[in-house]
Amino acid sequence: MKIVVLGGDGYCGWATALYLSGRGQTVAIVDNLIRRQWDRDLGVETLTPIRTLAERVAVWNRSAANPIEVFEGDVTDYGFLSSMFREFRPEALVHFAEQRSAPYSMIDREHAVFTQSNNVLGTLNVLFAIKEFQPECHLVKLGTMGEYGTPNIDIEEGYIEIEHNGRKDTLPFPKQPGSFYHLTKVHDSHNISFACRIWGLRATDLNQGVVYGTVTDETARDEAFVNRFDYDEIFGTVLNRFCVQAAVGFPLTVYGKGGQTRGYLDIRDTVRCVELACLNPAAKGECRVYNQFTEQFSVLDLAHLVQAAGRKLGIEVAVQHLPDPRVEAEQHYYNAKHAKLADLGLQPHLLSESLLDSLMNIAVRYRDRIDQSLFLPRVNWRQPVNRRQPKEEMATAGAAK
Ligand code: NAD
Ligand code: USQ
Repeated sequence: MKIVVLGGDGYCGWATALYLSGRGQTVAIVDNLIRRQWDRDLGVETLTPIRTLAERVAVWNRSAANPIEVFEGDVTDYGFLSSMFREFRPEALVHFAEQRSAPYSMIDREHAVFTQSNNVLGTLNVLFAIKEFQPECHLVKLGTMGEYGTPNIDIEEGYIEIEHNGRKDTLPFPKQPGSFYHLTKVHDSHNISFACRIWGLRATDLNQGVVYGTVTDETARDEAFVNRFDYDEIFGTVLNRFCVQAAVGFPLTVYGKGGQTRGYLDIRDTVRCVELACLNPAAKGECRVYNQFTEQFSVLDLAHLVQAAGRKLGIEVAVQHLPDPRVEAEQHYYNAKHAKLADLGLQPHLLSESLLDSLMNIAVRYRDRIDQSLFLPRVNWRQPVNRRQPKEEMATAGAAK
C-alpha cells in the first residue's frame, strides 16, 4: 500500500513511518520540520540526540526494500500538498502534522492563534486534496482522547446512543476539550465528519491517549534512527517527564492532587494501531472513531510506578504536588471504552512490562543531557502572557500566520 505520513519527522510519525516501511508498505514522509524550529525557539531539546530527517532517512533507505520518499513542505500550503498528491498518489494518508502541545497553545494569543490555524487549516487542506486528487484515499487522522474531557459518564468510541423525549439517535459523543490545542482536534473532527458526509470520503479518527516510550523495533536498529524523547514542560508528556526527573533525583512534578486520569499507550502500540487502521479502511462515506489507548492511569498512579521502578535501579524518587497550572478536574470519574482496535487485533504492550526497559533505562542512559531547568511548569492556563512581540520574532516561531 502507498501510505503518506504527514508529520513523519515527529515523535509518533517517525516511529510509524519506519514501522510501515519495515512491514513492506511504500512510504512517503511529509514534514516542514517546524517542530525542530519550535524546540530552538523555546530553548528546549529532546533527551535523545536525533539526526536530521535527511540523515535518518538516507541510512534507513540503504537497507529498505522500498525507500522512503521525503516531501519537505507545509500542509497548510495547498500548492505543495497538491503536488505531493499528484506525484505520490497515496492510498492511505496518516495525518500527524499538527502543533500537538496543550501548554504551547496556552502560552499567549499568538500561540493559540497559530495552533488553531496550523491544525485546522492543515486538516481542511488535506480534506480538499483527497477530494480533488485521490477520493478513494483513506484518511487516518490523529485526534485525541482529550476531545472528550472528563465527563461524569462512560466515554464511548466517538458516538453515543441518546434517547431524548421519547426519540433515539446515535450522535457524536459530547466534547469538552481542555486547551486551545485540544479544541483544534474537535474542530478537525467536525470538518472530517462533514467531508465524509458530503463527499463520500473515508476516514478514521484515532482519538489517541498520552503516548510514552521512545523505542520501537525499528528505531532500535541503528543510532541514526533514535526517536525524540521530550521531557520539557511544553512538549514532554507526563510519564516521559517523570522518568527523566527520576533519573536525576528531581521530585516528580505532580500537578495538583494528581487524580487526573487519562488513557495511555506505548509508542509501539501507536504504530500498530495506525497500521491496523490502514489495513482495515473505513467504508466510503464513513467517519469511524477509535479510542486509541491501552490502559488508564491517574497522574499519581504513574508517580508511584516510577518511584517503584526507581527503587529497582537504586534511585530514591520523591513526589511533589505543585499547584496545577492547568484548569482541569484533579479528581474525577473516568472510564473510556477502547475495544475497537483490540477487535482488529491490537495486542497491547503494558506499562508494567515496559517501564524499566522502554523508559527508565533510556532516561538513565542519556542522563548527562538532562536540563533540569525544563522541569517546572511556567505556562499557566489562567494567565496567558500578554506580550507584544516584534513580527519577525513571531514569524520564526511560526506564530504570526
Ligand atoms: P510531534 O510534534 O513530535 O510531530 C509533529 C510533526 O508534524 C513534526 O515533525 C512537525 O514538524 C510536523 N508538522 C507540524 N505542523 C506541520 C505543518 N503545517 N506542515 C508539515 N508538517 C508539520 O508530535 P507527535 O507527538 O508525534 O504527535 C503527532 C500527532 O499525534 C499530533 O497530531 C498529536 O496531536 C497526536 N497525538 C500525540 C500524542 C502524544 O502523546 N505525543 C497523543 C495523542 C495524540
Ligand atoms: N501533568 C502532571 N505533571 C507534569 C505534566 C503533566 O501532573 O509534569 C498532568 C497534566 O496536568 C495532565 C496529565 O498529566 O492532567 C497529562 O498531561 P500531558 O502533558 O502528559 O498530556 P496532554 O497535555 O494531555 O497532551 C498529550 C499530548 C497531546 C495529546 C494528549 C492526549 O501532548 O498531543 O493529544 O496527550 S490526551 O491527554 O488523551 O488528550
